[in-house]
This record gives sequence, C-alpha cells and structure tokens, in this order.
Amino acid sequence: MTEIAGNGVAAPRGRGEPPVAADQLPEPEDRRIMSRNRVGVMSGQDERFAGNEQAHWCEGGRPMCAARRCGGWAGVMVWGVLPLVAEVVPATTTAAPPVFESQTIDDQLEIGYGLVPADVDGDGRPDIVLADKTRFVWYRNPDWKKFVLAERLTVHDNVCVAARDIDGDGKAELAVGANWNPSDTVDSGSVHYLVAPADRTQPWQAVKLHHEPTVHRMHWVQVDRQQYVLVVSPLHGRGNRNGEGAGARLLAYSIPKDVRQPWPTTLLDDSMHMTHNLDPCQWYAGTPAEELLYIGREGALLLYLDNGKWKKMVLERVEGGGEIRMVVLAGGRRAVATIEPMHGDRLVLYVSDQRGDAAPGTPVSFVERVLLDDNFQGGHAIAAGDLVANPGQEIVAGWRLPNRDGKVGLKLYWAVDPDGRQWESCWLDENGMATEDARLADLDGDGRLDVIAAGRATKNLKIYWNRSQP
Ligand SMILES: [Ca+2]
Ligand SMILES: [Ca+2]
Ligand SMILES: [Ca+2]
Ligand SMILES: [Ca+2]
Repeated sequence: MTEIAGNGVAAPRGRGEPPVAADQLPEPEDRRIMSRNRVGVMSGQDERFAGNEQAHWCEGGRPMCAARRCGGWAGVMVWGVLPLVAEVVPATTTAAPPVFESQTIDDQLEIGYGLVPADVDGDGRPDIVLADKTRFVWYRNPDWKKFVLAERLTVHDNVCVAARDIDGDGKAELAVGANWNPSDTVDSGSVHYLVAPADRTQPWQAVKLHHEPTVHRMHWVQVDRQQYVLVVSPLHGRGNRNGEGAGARLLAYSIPKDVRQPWPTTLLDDSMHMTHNLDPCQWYAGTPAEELLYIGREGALLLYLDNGKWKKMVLERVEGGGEIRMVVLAGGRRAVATIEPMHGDRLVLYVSDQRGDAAPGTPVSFVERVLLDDNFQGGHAIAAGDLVANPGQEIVAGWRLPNRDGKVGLKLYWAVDPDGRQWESCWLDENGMATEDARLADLDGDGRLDVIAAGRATKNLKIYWNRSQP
C-alpha cells in the first residue's frame, strides 16, 4: 500500500510497465478446473485464459448455460492446494430459480452511455437518470415519463452521469461528463454540475467545472457521514497516444458552498493508463467513508481514507481490465468482479481473504480466481447485489457485441457454495440488450433489487423486475 503524495505514487506492477502476462504469474499448485458437475485438470498451452480455453472447461466446447432459462456453469482457478483426485461436484443450485420480468422503458436511445438509479423528484421512489448521446434525461418512477435535464452541453457526446442525494433532502444532486472523444487526449472532456430548477421536470442549469481530457466515469463518493466528493476518472492521461504517456488523473472534487465557485480538486491517482471504471463501495464496512475499487490496463487499486487522507493499495493478482465491482460473498467475505481485458470477453471473480470488519489498510490477498464466463464480446457492465434468496450477493454482467454465439446480452450469476468457488448463471436478456451499462435498485419497493440496463446497438433501456421468491 502506498500513501498518496503528489505524483510520487506507486503503480500496480510499476508505472509504465506492461501488464504482467498470465504466464508470468506464479504457477498455481493445482490447475484444476471445475464445471458444474465435471472436474478436469486443465492441460495444453496457456491454460489460463486463452481465447479457446472453453474447450477445456466443458465437454464439446459449449458452455452449460446454453439452455435458455437457466443452467449455468462455473469454473474455479484455485491458487491453494487441492487434492488432485477427480471428483464430481454436486450440481447444487438455489431452491427456486431466479425469475425476472422485463419491461422496456425506452426503445429509442442513441447510445445509452450510462445510467444511475436515484430519486430525482424526492417522492421516495428511485427514478432512472441516463446519459444518452446528446441529452441527459431522467425517467420518472412509476410512469417512466422522460424529462430532459440538459441537451447538447458540448460538441461531442455525453458519456457519464453521477446522481445521488448528497445534502440529505431526499432529492438527487447531479453532475455530468461530456465532450467524449477518446482520440483527443488534449482538448476533449467536460464536467458540469447541474443546478436543479424548482420544478425538477424542467431543464437544469449546467455549471462548468475543471476537467481532464477524456472524462469518462464519475461518482458521488461518501467521505464521511454527511460529506461527499465527486470523483471523476478519465480514460486516458493528458496527451496519451495508444495508451502511452502520462497516467490518467483520477480527481476528487470537493463541493464548495456556492456551487458556481471553483471546486477544489485532489489527485487520487495518476499511476495507471486506460482506466475504464471505478466502484465506490464499502470494502471496510467499519468506516462511514466509501472505498474505491479502480481498474486500468495495469491492474487494480483499492483507494481508502485513513484519518482524512486518501491512501491506496495495489490489488496484487487482479489483472488489468475494464470493469470492476465489489462483491460480498456469504459471511461478508470481499471479492472483486472484473471484466478482462477492457471491453473484453471474460467475467472474472477474485475472492479475497478479507471481510468487511478489516481495519483500513489491512493487506488483502486474493486466494482464488474464478472465471465466471468467457463468452462476452465487448464486456461493459457489472453490478453486484443481493438478488436471490441465498447467502451473499449475486453478479449481473453484460456485453455489447455479438459473442461466439452471435448474441449480445445480460446475465445473472449466483454462487452455489459459500466460498464463492462455484457459480451458476442464467440469462436476464438473451440477445435483446447490447449492454452498455447495468445497475441495481429496488424500483417498486418490494424489497427485491431489480435490474436496469441500457443498450447501445439495441438502443433500449429496460427494467428487469425481480419476481424471484424472497
Ligand atoms: Ca422519484
Ligand atoms: Ca439532495
Ligand atoms: Ca468504509
Ligand atoms: Ca423490486
């Protein structure tokens, strides 16, 4: 772990160094792979993560989740020692299969870059805020009528939105990122705070803030009981070409009393390149501040506050990727779900040795790497939450380009053992959602988290109502 001090920050595996190739990692003692009810020892070259590895995983080279409704498969890469005796893993599953019912909210999106569930009008029901190509809009729960927040703020596309009640009045505050042109690493990007009108269905007033080039993701992040910052990550460092050059500057914006005055910024990290996403989470549940999981080409970091100062820890073993989310397993054990590489084909879970009661800064080790799926193409979204009635959280993940079977989609993964080693999956949307973003919220207040996703090529915004047995 490294204390952040100016530019002198440590990069995962060394700043500017290429990511460590799979075959350079320490050899696991046992390269055994389990599928849902089969066990096989991986063999052949590049056992870990070659594009054709699936043939090793399931007989006939087909995933076992090919069945339409449910089914699933799961594989485990175990770094620890396990007996080499082949055995049949029982095909356990949840008592009742997950059931979701989809509803299309909008079928005329331009791109649907990012969405956030948040209560915009303060009626107690989460609404849906969306960054589309030229407009930021919100859809009112429960009639899902669409209202425009801001339109054509910049020359180029919108790209991200942050929405959360940060002043405690029950209504969301909004910030947005736009001027998206990742090939321009000098002049692109924008960050605006949106001032709410008295009638929140009317257009909001945009206040321009400082920005780095290629602004790409933003979140309101809790730093104390009643205190938030806006954390903004660019995809590239200033002036980068082909992902080379200065590191991407991850900034925290403090909120001034008068939001029209300059917002002071703090540099949280500039050690990585092609930093595609971050996840505010409660890795350390004992502190009110949220921690940040942050991923880029070189690997992943955990950023956390320690006595008011941001510090960071390199998450060893977590490979470079594009998406990252914390997943809480049964018993509170922390895990990290990623999509590898950026816009990649693999959904991966790293299981840690740590629970939420760990003191901030306690070194974390990842004891297992579970390959949940390798049939994505353009993997672009992960969400984690307690969606079905079993211990621990489930994972929702989606991709936006046709996979090996020619399908885009969104899937649900759930653990069938308490250690998070074995997982099953089912479709939430088979070929009807070219997933650009996906989030969870209990939209109808029935105590079950629902799934929301926005699709790029499919141009749609959909809710997947959770009808699973509680
Ligand atoms: Ca509402
Ligand atoms: Ca508010
Ligand atoms: Ca915390
Ligand atoms: Ca619900």
